Amino acid sequence: MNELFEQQHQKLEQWSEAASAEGWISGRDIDQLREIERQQAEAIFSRKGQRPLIVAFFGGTGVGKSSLLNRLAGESIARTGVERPTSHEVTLFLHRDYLLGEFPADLPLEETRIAYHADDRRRLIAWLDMPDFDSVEEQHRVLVQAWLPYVDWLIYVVSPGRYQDDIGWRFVQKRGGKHSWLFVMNQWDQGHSEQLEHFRRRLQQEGFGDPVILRTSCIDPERDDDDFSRLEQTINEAIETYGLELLQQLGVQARLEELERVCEAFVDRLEGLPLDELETAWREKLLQSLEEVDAELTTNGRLLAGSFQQESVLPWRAPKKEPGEHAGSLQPSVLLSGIWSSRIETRLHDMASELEYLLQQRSVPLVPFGKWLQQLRQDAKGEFLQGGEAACANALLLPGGTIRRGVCRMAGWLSWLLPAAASGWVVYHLVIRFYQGTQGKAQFLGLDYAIHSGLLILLCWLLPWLLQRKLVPTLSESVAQALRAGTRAGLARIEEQGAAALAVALDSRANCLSGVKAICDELSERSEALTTRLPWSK
Ligand SMILES: Nc1nc2c(ncn2[C@@H]2O[C@H](COP(=O)(O)OP(=O)(O)OP(=O)(O)O)[C@@H](O)[C@H]2O)c(=O)[nH]1
Ligand SMILES: [Mg+2]
Repeated sequence: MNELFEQQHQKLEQWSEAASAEGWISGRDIDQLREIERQQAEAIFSRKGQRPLIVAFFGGTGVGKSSLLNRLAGESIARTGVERPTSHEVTLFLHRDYLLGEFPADLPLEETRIAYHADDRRRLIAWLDMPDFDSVEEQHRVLVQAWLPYVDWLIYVVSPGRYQDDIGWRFVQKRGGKHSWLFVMNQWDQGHSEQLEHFRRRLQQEGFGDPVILRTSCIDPERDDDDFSRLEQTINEAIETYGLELLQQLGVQARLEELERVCEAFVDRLEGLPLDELETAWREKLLQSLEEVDAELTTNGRLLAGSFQQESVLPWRAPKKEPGEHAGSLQPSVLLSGIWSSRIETRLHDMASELEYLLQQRSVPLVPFGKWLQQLRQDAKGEFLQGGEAACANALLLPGGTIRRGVCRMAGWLSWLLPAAASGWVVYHLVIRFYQGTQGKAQFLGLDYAIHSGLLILLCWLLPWLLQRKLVPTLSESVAQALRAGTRAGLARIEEQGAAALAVALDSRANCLSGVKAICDELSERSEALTTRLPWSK
């Protein structure tokens, strides 16, 4: 069972480290996991699988814990006295067969007094006397806290005058399900039955159905109402009825349940994030902001394009062949940088902040989105240029639309095809009429024919030439078109990256969630079979 707990704990720990690295859970969430005790009582003993039930006397200053242990041992093994607090150390009283191993680092060996006995009838229980948990000495509280995770059964010792102490009740509440419990009202020689009943009612309020409360008096052990003999007897009966192992594993069972609760809290945390709603808001914000940036860039683009020559006709194929002053400024990166401004930079920074605010509003962690937001803040212009350059260059290389370029090219062909056809027609008629004229069948063609033919040929050239000239884009138009294409592609890149960042984050959340759900399912499946409620447990 310990291995099962360890295995599940490790799985959840690995998961939480990965989830925290991806930003889905915080350090505070991981602390919840760290707070689950992992100490194993087996670690105190050197022989594996062989250990007694660890039963500890636990209580406030001077209630008689050490006196009770001494009474059990039949000799003075634990320090008692009138001077308070008396026990500065832990006293362990156990059968000599149990070999103690090297103590875990959190248990200070030098503050542990060990006493052995040789009574084989008492070998199943190791008794532990702890210092006062409410001590004025910090070290006592630290010692008690360090030992508690190794204890199977707690005997909460109170006195008639001191059973209502808050610190004690806080311990009882906190450690309720982690141990078996037995309650002792010591100094019964000074107690009243009302105090006992009041103590019982409080325990019942705390969830102990029928708590076993023993009355003891170490000063006057001969009293008729002294229940001391039932102390060891009750624990031995429990071992007989439920078996040593079950009693030893009650704490592990409680830890498994705690682990399951932490695991469920992680699931709730991840499932509770309103990511569907975020997705819509994120896309809308991205679109709206980029539209505003687009409008600004378009205006800047128009102004920049306007500064290029209106009349100047680009060379037909590639403006890069354009000689003279524009050659440098027609570089796509230079053109696109020319329409970038600090206002646009600020607008994109604002967009990053607004997207962050969307996350904060919905308590969605920033980390999964942070990388892209940071990248956008650091180099929005670079991202824009990277996305827009190719489209801008392409538009510059092929100015005008496909249809316009097709018509233009056709007009170019027609400007020499049509005059050639017209010339052919004119020459043909000239030859025919000349032949007919020599035969005397018709008159020779005169000046009119020459003028009309000339006009026809001129028109056949002029019309397609004018059409082509009209359609070839001006430098200004080409630049405007290239800037449009570049702007569109550059902003599309930013939009795509924003959408991709969201998709990656959603994916990562889905993976994290399925991982922790799998651990949760395994945990509940395994711990369901183990849930046992003992009459001595809360
Ligand atoms: N009247 C009376 N006094 C007792 C009883 N048991 C112990 N005492 C006295 O109470 C004092 C404290 O007893 P300890 O056994 O040292 O108490 P403790 O809980 O171990 O105290 P710390 O180690 O200081 O926390 C001693 O003087 C004991 O003699 C009892 O049943 N009745
Ligand atoms: Mg003591």
